[in-house]
Amino acid sequence: MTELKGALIGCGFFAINQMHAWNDVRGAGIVAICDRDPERLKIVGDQFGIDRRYGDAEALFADGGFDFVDIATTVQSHRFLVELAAANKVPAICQKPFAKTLSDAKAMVEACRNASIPLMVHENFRWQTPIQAVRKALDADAIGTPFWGRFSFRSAYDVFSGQPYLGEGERFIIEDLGIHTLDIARYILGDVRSLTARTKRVNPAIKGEDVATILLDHENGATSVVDVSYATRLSREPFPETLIELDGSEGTIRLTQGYGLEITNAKGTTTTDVSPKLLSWASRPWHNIQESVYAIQQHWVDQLERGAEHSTSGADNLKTFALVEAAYDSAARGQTIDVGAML
Ligand code: NAD
Ligand code: 89Y
Repeated sequence: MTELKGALIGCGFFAINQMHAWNDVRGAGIVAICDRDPERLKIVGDQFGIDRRYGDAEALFADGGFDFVDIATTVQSHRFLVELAAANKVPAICQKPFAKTLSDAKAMVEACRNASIPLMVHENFRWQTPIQAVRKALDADAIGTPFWGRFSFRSAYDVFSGQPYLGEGERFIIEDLGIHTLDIARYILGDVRSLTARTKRVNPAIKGEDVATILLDHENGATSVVDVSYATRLSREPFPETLIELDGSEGTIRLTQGYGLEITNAKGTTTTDVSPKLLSWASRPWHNIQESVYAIQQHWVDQLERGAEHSTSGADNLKTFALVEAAYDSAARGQTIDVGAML
């Protein structure tokens, strides 16, 4: 297979994982990088041996010579960069959060559709090994039809030292982390009809909310709770594990802290270790996320090769992004939000 050539824009904190993962992905490699910060450009260029370096995305596209672009900047630049990729007819991956608003996100999907280019959102949490194991158990009919779920991420891990901007925005945990948890809820229990949310800020040193509790009514009749917190001090820090509880007509699934998958049904209870691999460049506790970065980037290449839609395409991600906006709206107004009406 011909190796696809990629360009990466945004050489910050998280892009290091993406660059390592591109080294491992079969069928693609990064040939050019771009960052408006010369220091970041040098660090990443030197570390990964990339000679083609740009301080400006328009100059990068003007030179061309790549088959896709991987946008790893923070949200402020996503719309501009995705539309630039569309204008140049270059397939694009865009980091989460996809956009600042749902109307921006819709415009970005539309721009790529009009340009006939694939667009995938780097929504990697559903690609984590333990989440995939839950999906497989449901697909194998281990618990019949699920009617209730809980998707929980509670931690006191210091995310602000690596990502200081997370403490500075009006919005924090739903937009940054809850977006993943909401996506997992959709991936496991299906699309959402309506949503009710409550938020809180506990940490006085940050601007946005660091606790959210969200009740989801899924289209198939299931009910779930998504609860996320960065203000929860526990005896064993679970970062970055999403814990899952599912009750079904024929049994239950529990994804427990330490990556245990417990399935109970008429046959009894089985417990399996569904720990992520520690890739050669990964480090604990981030290895769960790091392995999913590799998995989603390999999926990007595999689907391009097949000419097939990506699991977290821009169009798919609109349905996750709508949940983020609905959650803020619900918390602000104290009302249940009709999610279908937003799409
Ligand atoms: P960062 O601030 O460390 O890095 C962003 C980089 O992009 C900076 O070096 C900045 O100079 C550069 N940049 C910004 N706008 C640019 C532009 N228009 N042109 C060129 N360069 C530009 O941020 P980060 O922590 O690496 O986060 C980046 C994105 O990754 C965020 O959207 C964040 O939410 C996401 N993220 C995702 C995960 C995940 O698991 N999917 C984990 C962490 C962060
Ligand atoms: O930015 C966030 C993400 O996407 O995963 C974890 C994180 O780095 C901090 O909440």
